[in-house]
Amino acid sequence: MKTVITYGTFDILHFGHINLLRRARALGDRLVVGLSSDEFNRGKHKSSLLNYANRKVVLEAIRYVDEVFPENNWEQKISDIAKYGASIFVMGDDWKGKFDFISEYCEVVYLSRTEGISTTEIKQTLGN
Ligand code: C2G
Repeated sequence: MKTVITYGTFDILHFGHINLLRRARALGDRLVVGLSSDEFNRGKHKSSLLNYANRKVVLEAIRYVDEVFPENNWEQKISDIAKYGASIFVMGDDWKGKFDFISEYCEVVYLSRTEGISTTEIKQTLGN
């Protein structure tokens, strides 16, 4: 059983997120997702429109996602990898290089980001 792990805010879900989750899941037999808590998002200077409970329900409904757990801080990834027995850590390549330290614990894969869509752009469009 090869477990893949990834993290994110996943606010206002769009095909960029789905592209990431689908490809991450395809690398193993199950995908677990660390979903940024509302508190952690404030620390990332990202306010999500949808709160954690709402974003969690949406993420859990995706066929590529097997389990969702809270991401509360930057430091929990290594213990999460042990807790979930993850052998592949995946992030979009806007994070390329930022998580290379994790390669001591499991394989690190950066997948190409889907261009032309972002929650920020959607929020700006909504705001106009
Ligand atoms: N993503 C993508 N293409 C997009 C938008 C997002 O591939 N057009 C990917 C990102 O690269 C990330 C994932 O989808 O791997 C989730 O994106 P966000 O919800 O924006 O998450 P982020 O703010 O990058 O938080 O500890 C890591 C952080 O929690 C990641």
